[in-house]
Amino acid sequence: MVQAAAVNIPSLSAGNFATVYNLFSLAIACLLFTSLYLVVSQRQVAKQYRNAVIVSATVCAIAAYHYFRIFNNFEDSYPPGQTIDSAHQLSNIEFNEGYRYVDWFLTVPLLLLETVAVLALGRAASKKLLFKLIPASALMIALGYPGEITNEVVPRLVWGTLSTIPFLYLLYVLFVELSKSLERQPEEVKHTIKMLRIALVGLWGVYPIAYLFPILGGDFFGGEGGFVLKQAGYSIADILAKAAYGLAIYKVARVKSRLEDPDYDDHPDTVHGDDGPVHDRLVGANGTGRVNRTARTS
Ligand SMILES: *C/C=C(C)/C=C/C=C(C)/C=C/C1=C(C)CCCC1(C)C
Repeated sequence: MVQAAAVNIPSLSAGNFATVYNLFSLAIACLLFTSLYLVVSQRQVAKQYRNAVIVSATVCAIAAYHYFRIFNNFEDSYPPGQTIDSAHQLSNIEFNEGYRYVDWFLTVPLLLLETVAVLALGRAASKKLLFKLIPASALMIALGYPGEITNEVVPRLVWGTLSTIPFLYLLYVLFVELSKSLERQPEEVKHTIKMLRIALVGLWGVYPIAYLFPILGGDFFGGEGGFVLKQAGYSIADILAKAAYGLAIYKVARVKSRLEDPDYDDHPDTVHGDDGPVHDRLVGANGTGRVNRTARTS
């Protein structure tokens, strides 16, 4: 008990230890390789969308780095050489949720930035929007942190509730603005932008729920279940809200580039190169793959 008092997490069964260990490892793999993929692919989108893709790659890289730290810290919290069939006892190294919050503090504003960038709303409108969104996101995370690291139920609920106020404001502004921007987006990306809108509300909504798992589990901070569910919720939500979301942003950027700039069109059905006639027969005649060139901006 003396040892356990030095740390803020429970001892874990071998199965629970492996679950958390594997999820952290999965998060590193997904975030790291999505980041690499986006860096390598950024030349596939037109200049005006490159920023959105590079910021997406940066988000994944920052998160991958923090998952390395979280993973190592988690390993150190349970000394090695423990038997497979008994509870993993704690070392006296503290498990630091600060890595996660520093990560969010950097990546959440960047996720907002990449979303606004891919919409291409124009400089003034983007600035105005980010001016509302970024302070709200910083406030949300700053208010959540004291609740995350407390060992007591009431402060956890109070800080959690305070953090939810800027969170709801943020979701409201995003939802309204994404909906408004839909009118101005090309037909081909409307569906994906609608999906982004649902993803933002659905995935970001996982975080406050995961935050509550240690309480809902009933056995607060003695509880393995609450800890494991919370880490699983945060990790899976991070993979989807950063890596999968980044790939969706890339897709929107790619489609818009193709529509606005023929240089980024893989299937130019109006250009007759070496493969012109064959290509026309394959994709041209029935209009599949046809590109709406009237959407060009310049
Ligand atoms: C990549 C990381 C992301 C998208 C993190 C998002 C985090 C949140 C939406 C956190 C929200 C919280 C509340 C709304 C209340 C409880 C405390 C938080 C910080 C977990």
